Amino acid sequence: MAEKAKSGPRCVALVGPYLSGKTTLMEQLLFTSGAINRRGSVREGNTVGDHSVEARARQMSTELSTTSTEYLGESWTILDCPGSIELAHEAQTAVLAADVAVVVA
Ligand SMILES: Nc1nc2c(ncn2[C@@H]2O[C@H](COP(=O)(O)OP(=O)(O)OP(=O)(O)O)[C@@H](O)[C@H]2O)c(=O)[nH]1
Ligand SMILES: [Mg+2]
Repeated sequence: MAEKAKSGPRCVALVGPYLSGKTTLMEQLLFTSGAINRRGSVREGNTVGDHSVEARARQMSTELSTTSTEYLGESWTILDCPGSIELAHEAQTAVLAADVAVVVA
């Protein structure tokens, strides 16, 4: 049987309302795909997505966060967008670059 051809790198934007779970979902995706070996939490302030001092202090995403991982031999870039309405421009920029957007609600 012919092997499935590998695709080029893919980019997914995680978008959705404030505190809907986007950063937590990205942490799980990174953990499940093996990019990190310990799953952090927003409350403990040790997620990959909310890495900035301000994000950790506020327990919310305060800027776009970019990570990458591999899954089934394919390369994925994940864009974790802040949900706060004041930061909507960050998500709008991300979806222009992404192949697909996942709406977390
Ligand atoms: N019970 C439960 N809590 C969750 C789940 N996902 C996230 N949370 C909690 O909800 C809160 C917000 O989660 P985040 O992952 O920061 O949500 P977010 O969409 O990234 O938030 P912003 O980037 O600030 O918009 C945190 O306290 C999480 O622990 C879930 O699936 N179940
Ligand atoms: Mg977030």
